[in-house]
Amino acid sequence: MVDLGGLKQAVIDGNRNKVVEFVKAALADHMEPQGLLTNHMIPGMLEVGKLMAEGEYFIPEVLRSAKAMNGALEIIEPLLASGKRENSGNVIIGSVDGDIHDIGKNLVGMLLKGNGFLVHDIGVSVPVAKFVEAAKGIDGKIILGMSALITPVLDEMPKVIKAIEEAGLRSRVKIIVGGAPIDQEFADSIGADGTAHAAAGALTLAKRLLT
Ligand code: B1M
Repeated sequence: MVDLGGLKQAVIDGNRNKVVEFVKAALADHMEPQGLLTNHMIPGMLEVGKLMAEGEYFIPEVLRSAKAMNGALEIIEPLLASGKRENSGNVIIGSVDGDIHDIGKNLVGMLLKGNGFLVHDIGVSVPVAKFVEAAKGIDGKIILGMSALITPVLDEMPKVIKAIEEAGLRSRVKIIVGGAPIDQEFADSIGADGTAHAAAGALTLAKRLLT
């Protein structure tokens, strides 16, 4: 069994080569990708956030860790995406206008894809109108997922919901919101159909909302 004791620290150090090496070795040893993320890599990113908040880390250090994380996700994605084949439904996902964080959004998208959803990732810093256009472009019942990591952009979420209502799409568009600053109370207050703290919860919610 591969010793993953150093994986979290390699994420904190932003050592992409080391992170990728750990992940490749763990996968070769038939370890579950989800466990690598939940038990080692995400706790590493949370520590990076703590160091950032304490003024120990600045943007270059945080970016280095994000690149290390993304390097590993490139390897993990095909495995997460190779799950269920039947179509579970359409999901549009994006980070709201003003927010360029995408690691969490990408993870949610990967897990949904791996469970048969057709995921339309419309990127980061997505303006209200682009969410609406994307929803108009897909027929039938769909899920629209918005991600936000920084509090100043949270107001974008009710704006998107209002625009979806005004476009007459709300009855067939289920809206889920997520990201570190979001809780159930906030989701309820803006009239979203649900929220989840992590990718696995987003999957459960998406399944529930589309069936
Ligand atoms: Co930023 N950043 N950052 N950052 N960054 C945070 C979010 C922060 C908490 C750090 C801190 O101060 N402690 C803080 C926000 C404070 C606040 O407003 N509450 C912050 C700040 C302030 C900023 C800048 C403003 C810094 C500056 O410029 N002075 C700036 C903003 C840029 C912008 O968006 N306009 C900025 C920039 C950056 C980088 C570019 C350097 C980089 C992003 C790189 C990238 O994403 N490609 C970055 C990073 C990496 C972070 C931290 C350290 C890590 C985020 C992350 O990737 N986590 C973060 C600290 C933290 O979160 N504690 C921080 C790992 C990821 C797997 O988790 O994204 O939470 P997360 O996703 C989870 C869940 O939230 C959930 O599931 C995911 C998987 O389990 N989830 C959903 C997410 N989306 C979902 C959607 C759903 C459902 C669930 O349904 C649709």
